Amino acid sequence: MNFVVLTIFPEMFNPFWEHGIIRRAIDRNKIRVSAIDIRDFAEGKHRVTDDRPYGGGCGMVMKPEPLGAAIREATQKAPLSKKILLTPQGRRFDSSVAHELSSSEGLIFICGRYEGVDERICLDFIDDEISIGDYVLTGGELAAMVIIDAVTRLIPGILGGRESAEKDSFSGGILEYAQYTRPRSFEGHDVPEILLSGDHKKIENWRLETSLIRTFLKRPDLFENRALSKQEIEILKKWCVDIERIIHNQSLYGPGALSGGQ
Ligand code: 4H4
Repeated sequence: MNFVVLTIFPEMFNPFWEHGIIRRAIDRNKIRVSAIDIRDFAEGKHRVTDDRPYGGGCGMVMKPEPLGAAIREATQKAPLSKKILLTPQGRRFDSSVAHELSSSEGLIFICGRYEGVDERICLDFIDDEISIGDYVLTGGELAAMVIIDAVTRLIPGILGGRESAEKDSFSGGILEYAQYTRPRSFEGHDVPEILLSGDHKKIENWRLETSLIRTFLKRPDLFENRALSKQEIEILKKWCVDIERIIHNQSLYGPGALSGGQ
């Protein structure tokens, strides 16, 4: 996959290209990356890329001519790539959008600055507008890095097999299970015994149950758009029975009944 970023700060991307998953993907020729400096397409000695907004108002707007010329240059380098404008007004980036973009031939990211870009760029030069969240950044560069990182890790062979990516939080529509590694005891907290049992079916069931409970506690909204399997419904029903029993015992015997602490 080919990633091209259009920015007035191309040097922001050098550290990003040189580390971690992105570096590994480049070294393995799984992705190609490049940054185009929009200033190279600006006229005049000072290579100005912004100007005051028509109609007045605060801030500056990115001029259409240098941006349009830079996008044309990028399109020539990567003709099959999708042109994405990073903006708070775009559709919200999430796991499903990451999976959608990971099947693209390539992505060209237009990193706006200031108050955004001239609207005529959006009309004629952009295929998609994406936002990484409902807040305003000083530039689209960080948003481009977020998307490149999330999309790259989904490319087959990057994480040592799709298994890792497919077990991510959100990939199954709910949060991932609790993760543990050595040592077995840390600060008085032990690794759950079941994870040391070697019983893969029990471990799988435990992981599903911790996924469900942390989703219920942290992100119950995720259940709204996700069909529950029979097994998941059985787990949730078991919790209901357990909760009902606690409430029943409390109503009859008061707190501590289960622990015999009368
Ligand atoms: C674009 C600021 C548009 C304001 C920008 C507007 C994000 C984001 C972002 C630099 C650019 C800002 N990019 N997700 N959130 N006039 N980019 O904030 O529409 O308010 O991706 S505007």
